[in-house]
Amino acid sequence: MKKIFLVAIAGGYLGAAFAHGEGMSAKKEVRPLSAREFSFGREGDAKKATRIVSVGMADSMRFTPSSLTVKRGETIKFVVRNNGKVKHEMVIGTMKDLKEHAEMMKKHPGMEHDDPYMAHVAPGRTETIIWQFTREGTYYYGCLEPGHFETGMIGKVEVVK
Ligand SMILES: [Cu+2]
Repeated sequence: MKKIFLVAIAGGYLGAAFAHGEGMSAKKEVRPLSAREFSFGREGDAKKATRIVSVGMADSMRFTPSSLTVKRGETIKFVVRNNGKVKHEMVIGTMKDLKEHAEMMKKHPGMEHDDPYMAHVAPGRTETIIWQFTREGTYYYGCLEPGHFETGMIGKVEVVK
């Protein structure tokens, strides 16, 4: 029931924002969408993605692109590719979230969690994050592998009206 409710809300919201006339498909999800709402948004429904953003990760500790602008309410499908030889990750959040998370990773290296706002990407691999940015503001994506964030492996998302 929860899932149906969420999809209905997201559909209505996007519909209002973009006058998007897509019908709802009854395709089965692998797992239900997380209902958790964060200041930087919530897990998006792949079927509602309005844009695909390819993000490259490099051992020079950079994301490409390193910034993007998103409309409030937009659901983005991030296709995240690791072009390097070491593991990288993309974690979306506020600057505060990312700093706290980076500190935690230093204390507990090797700790892995799996939340909808992050992707761990092995060298040469591609992962995806589907994310809906529900509030205006400035948010970030960082690689929290020890040392990477500190070296500048960070990108910025401006969510605008
Ligand atoms: Cu990295």
